Amino acid sequence: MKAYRLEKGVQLYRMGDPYNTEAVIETPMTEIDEKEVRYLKKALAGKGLRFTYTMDRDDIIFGLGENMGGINKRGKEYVSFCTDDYEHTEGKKSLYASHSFFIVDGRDTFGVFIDYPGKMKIDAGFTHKDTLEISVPNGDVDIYIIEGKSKNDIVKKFRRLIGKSYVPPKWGFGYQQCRWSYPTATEIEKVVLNMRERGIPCDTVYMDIDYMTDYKDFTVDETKFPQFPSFVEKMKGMGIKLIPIIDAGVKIEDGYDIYEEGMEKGYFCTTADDDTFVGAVWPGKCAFPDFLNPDARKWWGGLYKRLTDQGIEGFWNDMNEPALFYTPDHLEEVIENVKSSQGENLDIYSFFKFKDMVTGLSNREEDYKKFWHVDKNGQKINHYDVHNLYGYNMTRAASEGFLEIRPDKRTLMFSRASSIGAHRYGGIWTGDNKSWWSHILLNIQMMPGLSMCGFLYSGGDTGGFGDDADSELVTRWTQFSIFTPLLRNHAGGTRPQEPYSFCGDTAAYIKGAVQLRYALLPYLYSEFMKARRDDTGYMSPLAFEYDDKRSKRIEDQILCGDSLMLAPIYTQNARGRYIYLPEDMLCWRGKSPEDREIHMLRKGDHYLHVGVDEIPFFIRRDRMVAMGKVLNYVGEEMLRELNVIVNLDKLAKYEFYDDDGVDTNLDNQSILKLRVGYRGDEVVAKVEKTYGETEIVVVNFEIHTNENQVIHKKVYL
Ligand code: MIG
Repeated sequence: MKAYRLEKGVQLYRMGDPYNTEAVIETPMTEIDEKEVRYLKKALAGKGLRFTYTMDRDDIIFGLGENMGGINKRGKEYVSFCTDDYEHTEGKKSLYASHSFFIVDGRDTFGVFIDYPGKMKIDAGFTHKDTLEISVPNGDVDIYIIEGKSKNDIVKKFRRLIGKSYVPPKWGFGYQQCRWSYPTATEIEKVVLNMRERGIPCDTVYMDIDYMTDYKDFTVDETKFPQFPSFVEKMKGMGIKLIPIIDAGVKIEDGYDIYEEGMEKGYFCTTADDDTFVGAVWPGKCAFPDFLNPDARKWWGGLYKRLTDQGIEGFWNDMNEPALFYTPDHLEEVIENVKSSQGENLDIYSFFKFKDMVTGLSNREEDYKKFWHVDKNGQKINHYDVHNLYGYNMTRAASEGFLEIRPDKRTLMFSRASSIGAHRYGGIWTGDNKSWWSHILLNIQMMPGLSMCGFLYSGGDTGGFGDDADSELVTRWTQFSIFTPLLRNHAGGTRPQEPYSFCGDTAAYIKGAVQLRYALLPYLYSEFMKARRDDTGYMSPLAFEYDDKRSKRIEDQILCGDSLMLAPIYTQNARGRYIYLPEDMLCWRGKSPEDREIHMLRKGDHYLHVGVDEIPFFIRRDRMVAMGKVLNYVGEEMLRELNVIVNLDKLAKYEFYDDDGVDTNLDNQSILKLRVGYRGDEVVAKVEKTYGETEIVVVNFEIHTNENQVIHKKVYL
C-alpha cells in the first residue's frame, strides 16, 4: 500500500495497481508516510480485500447516491454494480448506478470514496449491526479518506476531487413530458397542444425508442416523422424542444452505416477471440460500442451531429449498464435445455432451476464476462472488471461530442447508468421506478445522496414509470418534483399519465404546481448554479445544516438550496402531515404562485394541514427565496422583476445568480447581492450588482419579521 495527500484532509490509499477510472480529475499529490488506512482496518479476504470500521451505536451514514436504503444508509448492504432492474423493491442492493461515496457521521466524521470499476460491496451494518465493511474482490483499489470541518466541507473536498458537475441549459429546468412512447409527430403535437390549451407550462417532449427506424440509433423513421427538421422547428416555435433517446446497443444489419463503420474501425466490444460481441436488445442482435476506447468514443460522440443537424438540442442515453436481453449463444443453450426437459416431471428440485433458467436470460453476469474492451492504454480488458464504467463513458462520449459539434451552446444530456465521474458529462434520471407512494419517498431520499456525488442535474420519473398512477399520486409526486432540477413526467406501458389525462381538477392541481416551479425558477436555477460553482449540495439532508438529534435522523424532509426546507406529502389520501422545524421558519403554503398563504411557524413539532392541491415549503431563518413570473416555457420572457420573500430575524443575505441559460461560457453571468436587515427599528433592503449585467429592473421584497409583521419594499436597479 502507498499513501498520498491530495489536499489538507484528503488522503489516498492505493492498494496494488488499481484501474484508472478517471473518476478523480488530475490533482497533485504527495506521498505520505502512513502505513494504515485511517479509520478503516484492512484485511485480506480471499483474493480480495476487506476494510472494516466499527460504528458507534449512533453513527449515521449519508451518501451512496442512487441506492435504496433511505437518507441514513445504515443497516443495509449495497452492491456497487450498474444494474438494469425495473423492480426497485426495498431489498434491492444495486440500481442503475455505482456511487460509492459516503460519509460516516458520529463519533468520527469522515468521507470514504472507493474508486473501483467493478463489482464491490458496502455492508453498512447489515451483517453485523455495528460493522461497516467494504469488500473488493481483488487487491487493486484506491480508497480516499476525506476529513473536514463539517459534512458540507467533506462533500466540498470530495467534489473538488471529482471535478465540476455538468451544466444543463436553463430550459432543462422546465417541465418535461415523456412517455414510452409518443411514436409519431402527430402524437407529440397532440401532447403539446393539450398542455398549451390548458396553460400548463412545458418545455420539452420526449421521443422514446419508437421514433427510430427499426430501433437503429441516430435514425428517424420518416413515415412517423415526415420532414423531421421542419417538425423540430415547428415545435420550437411553440416553445418545445424534442428530446430523443439514444440506446447503447447498435443493430447488426448489413447496410446500416453506423454498424458497418463501427465494424470496419473495430469500435465494438469483442469476445475473447476478437470477434464482435453480440448481445440482444430492442432491434434483436446488437453490437456494443467500446466506450472505453477513446477513438470509439470520439466516433460515437460525432454521431449525435446527425440529430443536432436537424435541430435537436438534447438527448437521454438509455440501456447503458449495458442492458442485455440475452446473448444468442446462451439463448441457444437454454433452448437446448428446454427441449431436453420435455416430458420430464419437474419437481421441487428441478422446477425452480428450470424456471430461473428461462426467466433469467437477461443481464447475466456470465454474459458480462464474455466481452472485452480495448481501453485508453491499448489494453484488452474484460468488461466484467470495469462494468461500472460503461454508462459513464457513453455519457462522456456524447458530452465530448457536443463540445465539438456545438461548443457554444449547452446540450441537455442525462443518462440511466452512471458512476462517479459521469457527473461531469451529464445528469441522470433514476430509472424505471413505479407509480407507488413508497417511490415518492424513495425519490425524496435519493436526491441528497445524488447531490453529494455530484449528480446535481437529476430527478425521478415523476408519477412513476411502471404501474398505473392515480390522480392524487401524480399530483403529490409533481408537488415534490417541482424542486428537483430534472422535472419529467414519464411512464411506459401504463394508463396515460400526462396531467390532462386525469380529471379536470387534477390537471388544475398539477398546473398550479408546475406554475409554482416556473415562478421559483430564479431561485432554483440560482441555487443549482451556485451548488455547482461551490461544490455544495443542491439537495441535502437536514443533518448538513442542523446538528440536533432530531434533525439528523429525519428521513422525509430535506433542504433544497440554501434557503428552503421541503416536507413533501408522500402518502395516499393525506390531507396534511407532521413536520419538525429545527428553527423558526416561514411556512409557504398554496395552490399556485399567487394563491398562497405565508406564516411564521415556531421551532418544534407541528401538524400541518395540506389540501391535495396545496404545496408547502419552508424558508429558513434569515434566508430568502427569489421568484419570477409564470411562463409557458423557460425564456418566454426576460426576467425583469424579482419577487423576494424574506424570513427576517436579524440579517438576511442572498446571492442571486443568473445567466442566459444557453451559453456554455459562464462568463455572461450576473450576480446580485440582496440584503435585508434592520437599521434601528426600521427594516432596510438593499440590492447590489456585483458582477455582470442584468435585465432585472426592480426587486420587490415581501419581508416577514419574527414578530409576524409583513413589510413590503421595492428596490429599483
Ligand atoms: O427497458 O426506451 O428506463 O425510461 O422508456 C425499457 C424504453 C427501455 C428503459 C428506460 C425507460 C424507457 C424504456 N427503456
